[in-house]
Amino acid sequence: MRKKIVAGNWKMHKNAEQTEDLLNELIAKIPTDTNAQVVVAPTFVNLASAVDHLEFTNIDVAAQNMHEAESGAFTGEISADMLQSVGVNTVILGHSERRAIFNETDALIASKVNTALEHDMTVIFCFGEELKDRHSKNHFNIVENQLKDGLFSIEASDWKNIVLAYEPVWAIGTGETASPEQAQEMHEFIRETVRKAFGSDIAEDVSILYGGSVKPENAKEIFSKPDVDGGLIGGAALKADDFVAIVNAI
Ligand code: G2H
Repeated sequence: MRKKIVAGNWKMHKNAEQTEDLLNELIAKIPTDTNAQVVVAPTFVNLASAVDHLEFTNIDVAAQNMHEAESGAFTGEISADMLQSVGVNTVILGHSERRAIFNETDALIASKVNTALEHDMTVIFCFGEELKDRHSKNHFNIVENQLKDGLFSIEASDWKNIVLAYEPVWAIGTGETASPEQAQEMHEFIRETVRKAFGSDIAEDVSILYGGSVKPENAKEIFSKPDVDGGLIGGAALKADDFVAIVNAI
């Protein structure tokens, strides 16, 4: 059975004190017997304290990005080894904000994925079409290409470290959500694309999260779809009660 996952992408929110406050609330409110694997991704500067804080809890910590090189003259960047040295073994890669605002290409994201896998890290791989792609009915092509360019050079044995996060760009932070049917249609297509390239076992085992304006009000219906295995949550991950309600919707 593939894992159900609810991950909170905190983006550039929450200073040290606010991070601690939110983590304390999550520790108190997330049921210890939840069906979901719960992940939070605070900012780089708060990762080490988050790992310390969440020791002995059922909440994991992820980074929101990393550099593809092992080390070097890359001012302002963070390596896989640095993340692991503070106990972070999961990284979100390919988020649409990284692609659009920081010009990350499929090739660069593939290189980051390879580095993360060499470190035996788990990758939450984000991808999804823009509104213009959906209007031109090109969304399946775009999603297939992002998946192939970013991930399809990995080894079959690496898929155990991959979580897919389909995030239609037009639904991110806009309040607009893909309908549960639109999410299911794309998730099914994604799973079929993985199946064709890597076989049924891998396709059935990989968790595919939906991201884009997931809220307590819509989570249950989206998560009820057979190929939706959880969510990558932005805005609603910043308030404990909302995030916990989404976790409980699994
Ligand atoms: C998509 C999502 C989290 P939000 O970016 O990755 O953010 O839930 O605010 O749309």
